[in-house]
Amino acid sequence: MKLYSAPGTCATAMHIALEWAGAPYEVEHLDFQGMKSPEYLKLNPAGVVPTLVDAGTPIVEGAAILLYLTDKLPQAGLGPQPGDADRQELYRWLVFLSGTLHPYFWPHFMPMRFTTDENGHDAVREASHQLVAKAFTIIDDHLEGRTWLVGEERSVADAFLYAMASWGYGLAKPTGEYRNIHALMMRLSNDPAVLKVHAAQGTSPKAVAA
Ligand SMILES: N[C@@H](CCC(=O)N[C@@H](CS)C(=O)NCC(=O)O)C(=O)O
Repeated sequence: MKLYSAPGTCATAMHIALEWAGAPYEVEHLDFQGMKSPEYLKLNPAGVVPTLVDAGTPIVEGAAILLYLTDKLPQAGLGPQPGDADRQELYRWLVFLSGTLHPYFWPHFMPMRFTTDENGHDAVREASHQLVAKAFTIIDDHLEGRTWLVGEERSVADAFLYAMASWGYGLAKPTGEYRNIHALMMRLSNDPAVLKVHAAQGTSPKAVAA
């Protein structure tokens, strides 16, 4: 399997999942131009990371890749399997992270895509921060009394949250102020697979002990 990724992006989650899975894989880190190259657009027409290529077949959309790996490698314990009681919770959180939290961050990173007013970027970013706070509150409330997002075990949903909640440490209301999310982030920041992914990316965990 080959993962196309970029340091610090949502594709960090798929990289962590591959490490947890323990199956052979390689990673190629793309820069912004590489994501828009004709060669890469044939694999992922959206020109974004992640893309996973398995036996020559490209799989796109982060949540789809995480489910694919969970099902392809059931012995790896990446999440509840079809038929397990918590499986629908895995669907719920992967879809929420991919379809709600992730888009809430886009105007923060790319305000120019959300307004044609060159002077309006700060306002767009502020709107993004309010939406991120709303989603973080939902997640933080869910995590009250829990260790992981889904059931009793660590899953790919936690890796997905790890990638996105890392982005929140620089916000005015930072990830560290969401007690339960921060605790999960601290837990994963000490995971050997997560540290290996950071080393491969040349990045370091954003969550630090208070
Ligand atoms: N819906 C896609 C979104 C992927 C996405 O937005 N990836 C970002 C990095 S976190 C990216 O590659 N952005 C480059 C761009 O938007 O041009 C997925 O979940 O895989």
